[in-house]
Amino acid sequence: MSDKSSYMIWFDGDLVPWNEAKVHVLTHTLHYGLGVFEGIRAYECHDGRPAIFRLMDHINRLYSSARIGQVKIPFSKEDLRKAIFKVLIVNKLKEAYIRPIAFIGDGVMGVNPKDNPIRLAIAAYPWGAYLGDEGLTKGIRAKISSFTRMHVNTHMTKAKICGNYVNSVMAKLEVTSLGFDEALMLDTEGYVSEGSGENIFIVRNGVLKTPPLTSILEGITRNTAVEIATDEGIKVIHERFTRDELYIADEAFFTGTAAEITPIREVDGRPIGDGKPGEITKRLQQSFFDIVRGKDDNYIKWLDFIPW
Ligand code: PPE
Repeated sequence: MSDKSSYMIWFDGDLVPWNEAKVHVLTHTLHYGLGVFEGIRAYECHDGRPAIFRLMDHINRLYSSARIGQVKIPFSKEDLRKAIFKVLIVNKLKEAYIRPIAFIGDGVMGVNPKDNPIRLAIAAYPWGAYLGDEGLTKGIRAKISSFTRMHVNTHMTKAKICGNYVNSVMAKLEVTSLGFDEALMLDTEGYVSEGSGENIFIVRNGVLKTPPLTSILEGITRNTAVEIATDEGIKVIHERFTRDELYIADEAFFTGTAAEITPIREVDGRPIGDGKPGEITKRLQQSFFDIVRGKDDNYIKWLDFIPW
């Protein structure tokens, strides 16, 4: 891990040094998990200009998560957008992972947060390939976790709520301890839902399939992959599928801000296709990286150039 101590973090409207961005141990979210966050990436484009990928979509989702969780963020979307720019500029970060989090601060204890303050922090730091450089090029080995993805009425799956990630962390710990790279979860009815931090796609007979947006996070990279594929003339079906359909898929891949487009080469010890990243996966991955680095004018709409 690179030394991040020289970075500044935006915290409740001020820039504070990395090591001073601290909270009280009785922070409500720390105990009860109701807080909301985002994961956003900035890329240095081919012409050297840094740009944030689909920034407003992420900001809108943060506010949607907050609405679902009844977390009243005391800043406007525009404040947040400006603050994110500021964090990148002050830290001279042209490529970064950006992590805004709105959480319930300390005040009263007990599950009713009452009037505890809502706090907002934004950190940014370099973060390479989420599932490793080799994972991006050669594909990763996934395993279906014994932990079921949350039921839609247990945690709100459309919200990026901190506490939702207990399920992800448990699944990830389970499968990584068994030597796999990533956990995949089934929904409460037994259908494939999503990875611990990614959405999933399969390819069969040249057609893409991804679970519908009923019990999963509305991934922005998922939407990006759907748009790119559609524009490239690849048919996309939004339909539930079973683990055995995944086993016989020709190709499979994960999408996520952190994971980008990561091929899946194996699930539960069974090779997917011929056990290598498939042609459609590689094509979409290439298009994705061209788009985030500003090489494709058709998708410049998704880039928010940082006023460096
Ligand atoms: N599902 C889950 C459960 C999820 O956490 C993510 C993002 C996605 C799907 C993909 O969403 P999107 O980023 O909008 O395409 N996971 C974030 C956190 C990962 C982490 O370990 O932290 C991310 O990729 O930023």
